[in-house]
Amino acid sequence: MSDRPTTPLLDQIARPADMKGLSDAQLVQLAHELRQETISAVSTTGGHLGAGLGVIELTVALHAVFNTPRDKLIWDVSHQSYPHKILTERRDRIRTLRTKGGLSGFTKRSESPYDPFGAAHSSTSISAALGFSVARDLGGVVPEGLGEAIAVIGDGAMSAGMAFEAMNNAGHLDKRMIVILNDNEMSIAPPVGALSSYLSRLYAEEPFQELKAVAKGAASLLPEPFREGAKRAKDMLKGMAVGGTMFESLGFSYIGPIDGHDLDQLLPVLRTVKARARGPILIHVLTKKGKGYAPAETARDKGHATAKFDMVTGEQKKAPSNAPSYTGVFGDELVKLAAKDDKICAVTAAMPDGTGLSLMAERYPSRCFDVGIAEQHGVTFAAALAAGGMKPFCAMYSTFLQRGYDQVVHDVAIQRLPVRFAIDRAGLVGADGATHAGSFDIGFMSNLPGMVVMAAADEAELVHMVHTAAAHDAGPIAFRYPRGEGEGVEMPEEPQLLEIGKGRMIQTGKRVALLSFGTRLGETRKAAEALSTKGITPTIADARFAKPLDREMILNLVADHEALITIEEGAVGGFGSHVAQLLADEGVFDAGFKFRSMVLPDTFIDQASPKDMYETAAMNAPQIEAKVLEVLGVASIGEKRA
Ligand SMILES: Cc1ncc(C[n+]2csc(CCOP(=O)(O)OP(=O)(O)O)c2C)c(N)n1
Repeated sequence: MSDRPTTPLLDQIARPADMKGLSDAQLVQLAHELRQETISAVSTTGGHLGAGLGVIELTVALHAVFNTPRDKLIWDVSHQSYPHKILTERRDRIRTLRTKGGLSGFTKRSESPYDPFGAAHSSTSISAALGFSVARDLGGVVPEGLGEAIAVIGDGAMSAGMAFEAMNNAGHLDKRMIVILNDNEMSIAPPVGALSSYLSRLYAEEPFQELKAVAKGAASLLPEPFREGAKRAKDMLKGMAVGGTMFESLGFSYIGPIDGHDLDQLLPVLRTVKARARGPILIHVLTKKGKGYAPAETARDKGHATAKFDMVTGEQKKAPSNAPSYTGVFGDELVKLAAKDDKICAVTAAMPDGTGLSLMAERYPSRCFDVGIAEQHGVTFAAALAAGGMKPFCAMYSTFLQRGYDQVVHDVAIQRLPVRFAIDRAGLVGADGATHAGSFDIGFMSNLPGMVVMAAADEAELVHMVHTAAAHDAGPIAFRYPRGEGEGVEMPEEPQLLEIGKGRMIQTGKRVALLSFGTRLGETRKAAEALSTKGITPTIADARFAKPLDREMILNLVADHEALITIEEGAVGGFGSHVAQLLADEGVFDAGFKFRSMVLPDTFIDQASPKDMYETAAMNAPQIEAKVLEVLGVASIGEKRA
């Protein structure tokens, strides 16, 4: 195809083994072609662009020097792994990235032996590399063998507690392993915090200059093949000789910082490390997010995540939106509340844009906290803000809140602190796939004593819930809402304060009641319309609350109908399970009442469009309709047609 770049050298490389005969000059050429191919592929798929472009040279150097898949190369988050995928037998499918049946946008063990450890949530790579190195030394057996263990971790991901827990352990175990700190001075947003300033100082102050003499002497000890890169190796040894970096205090040898776009630096340093390293070693590499593609380099987020785009202009091809996004509605309402109440504050874990808090950060910077990729800390920090008389909103994606769960239980719920959890990306999220699905929060929040759990059925409901949460000082409260745009409903002029634990009736019908929790309400309405053509008019109710349940409304629905069906965008153990528990406790089933609960299936659903994923989950309107027909004992649509 004409928009494909010309890549004569890359065309000869199906796997890293094919790179072994290439000269250093050819590797430079290969990196150039790999960059063009990555840009071209992402222009057709959308996805993570900037991070991959920042590690092109690093990817080439690592695969040239090490022997994957025997050597375990572990990409942190792994949103930067597209170039790695191109070099590891997946180039032919690279334009299927993030689509149904295509390549995952992250590393995935089931996808390739070159992906020894899957990721998508950050800061797991050092733990994983340490595990592989210990398994190797204990004689673990895997089909590809166990060689080096190499983690590549960004400066953003390095700010998380897990990375430090792993380094602490690695320094103690003193196993040979390599951590490459890919420092591009960016997270999704500019990185925050003391670590970020520390890393900047490491290279800004050039602290190693005075040890040049030591390095000079040491370089001559290098074995012959590495002489060629002696100058770079000298720099490395300078770092090793100096001591005094935080990483060394943790038991790592520290090398760097080196230019991560210069193969003349990367190759000799990696070769020397491979030849000589003992114990854990950290190589500090400086890169530029979005490197080599001007529209990414100059974008506010350095091309972190992009829609499909025009390769020449960089212009993104986004479908026009008809309704405001849930995220935007939350952000706007929060700012309105913050204007009126100076106790309102907000916490995000490195996602000010993604969670809609950018506006709050701009208007009320002293009350909006980006804590870095540190969900655990963020939750406990919010708990203490609440204990200190503030009204914190802890805005996190459902999937990332998982990481702060003990803190939700131990610091928030047990102490009954009024933290307001704004849970974004609830339910299935699309192209990011199973790792990012917000499947479990209804379950893991609703089972906590004293936690109030709401789900917005549409953007107007979300407005009410943000205000209800702000006014709720009695204990913790959570509200969830999905990714993407709302239903296009009319927005309320005045927000309502919802009565805690009360649902609302949508339509009154006969025989069967559909009780929706969250945005499946739209599909439920569609199903009801289809059913009405078959002479069935279901009752529809919006539960609003999974905790506390609206006992009265639910028991009335039971009393007035033959059957009740719950539907929610979450895994088993959530809203429907609580309703089932209520009905069991009330003895409703003793009399043979018909109850069904539609939840996400007990599988991890791979990436596709959200609609498609809900189809796989059997939770779209036709499946709701089929469920009604089944529970009422009416022949299913399929059988009727047959
Ligand atoms: C636990 C967790 N929280 C939040 C995210 C969302 N997230 C994805 S990439 C990213 C930034 C990572 O920054 P960095 O490690 O510096 O890598 P870069 O993108 O700059 O290459 C964030 C916050 C995540 N993947 N995992």
